Amino acid sequence: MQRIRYIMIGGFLGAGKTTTLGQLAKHYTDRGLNVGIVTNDQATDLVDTNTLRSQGFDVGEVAGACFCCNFNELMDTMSRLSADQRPDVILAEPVGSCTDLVATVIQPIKRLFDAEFDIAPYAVILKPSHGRRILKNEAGTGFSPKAAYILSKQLEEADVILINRIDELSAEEVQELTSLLTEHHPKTPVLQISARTGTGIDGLVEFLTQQGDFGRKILDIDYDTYAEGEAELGWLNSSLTVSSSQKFSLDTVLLAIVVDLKQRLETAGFEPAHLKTIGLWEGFFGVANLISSDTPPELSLSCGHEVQEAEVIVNARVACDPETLQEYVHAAVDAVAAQHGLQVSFRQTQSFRPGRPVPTHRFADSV
Ligand SMILES: Nc1nc2c(ncn2[C@@H]2O[C@H](COP(=O)(O)OP(=O)(O)OP(=O)(O)O)[C@@H](O)[C@H]2O)c(=O)[nH]1
Ligand SMILES: [Mg+2]
Repeated sequence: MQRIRYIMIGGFLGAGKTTTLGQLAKHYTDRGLNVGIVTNDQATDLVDTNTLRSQGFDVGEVAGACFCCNFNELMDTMSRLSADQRPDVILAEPVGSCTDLVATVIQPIKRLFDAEFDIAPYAVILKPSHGRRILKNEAGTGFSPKAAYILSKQLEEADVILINRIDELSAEEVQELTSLLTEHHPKTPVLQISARTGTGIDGLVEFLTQQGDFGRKILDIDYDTYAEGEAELGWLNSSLTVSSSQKFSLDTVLLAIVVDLKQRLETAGFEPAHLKTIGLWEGFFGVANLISSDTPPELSLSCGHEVQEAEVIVNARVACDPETLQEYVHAAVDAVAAQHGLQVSFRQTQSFRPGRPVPTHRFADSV
């Protein structure tokens, strides 16, 4: 039996991993391949799982720990995807604050599951906003040097780096980012993509079809710095129901929550890594996001419906303590509800700092 192609796309929080996975899934599905997707988060209630499922894809999730720290759950989730209809390709999205994934995920699959999986080159996405500031070592990146260390290490283990969001960048900005990457990672190929418009996705697919010396860049990494950098991010996943006696625009409400939250974080001086809200109503859905303090909040997917009730999930990753983050999220939701005359019922909120990564496996040399 042919092995399943395992394609993992990494990159910092909000870089565009889910959007890229959606593009790749569509590309392979359109060509008649069976595609399975695995999402990952430190908690339950994932916006990404809902976003990709709403697009019609077969999505399994590893929730509650990252792939590296719950490797067995990654393998179990992939085998469950195989149960009904064996995928030809599995697309996997690791947590955006994780690194050292070659040593802790790719190498273990290569060594322990070589008969079942065939590993594609490992692509890592660069988010221009935070990426540029961190690569230039500018003061005021919004993140501490330890959090910036994670982004740098993610790029270091990539077989190919993808500059995303080129639909928003001038030719000079793309050139500047390409030069910065070449300076820091001279041996790593760089591709330019727009996960939003699909520009460059064919080139990415071509790169990913290669066989060869990939998934072998084992990092020299300090786990204390990595753990401290990750723990500086407040993490929150919240699920709630909003309802009203009158119809309301779900898109407007989703965006208003992100706009309100951005304002609160800005006033307090806390840098967002990624805020996302998804609203679901009878098979329709909308998504709003914010990926940095200097990027405007946006409705990335419009639901386009007036509704009387919707399920909403908020995921926030911000450089602040989780208690404050939870307070701000609740305050933002309550303020928007009051403005629009909505009732809100919070079902579940998890907010915490990610714990120290303790990988299930770590291979210090590569095959
Ligand atoms: N303009 C533009 N926006 C993009 C592009 N790719 C992604 N985005 C937007 O950037 C935001 C984050 O994208 P995601 O795909 O959710 O990013 P991610 O890396 O999966 O984020 P996390 O899972 O939270 O780490 C969303 O609002 C996307 O619509 C792009 O090429 N151009
Ligand atoms: Mg994602």
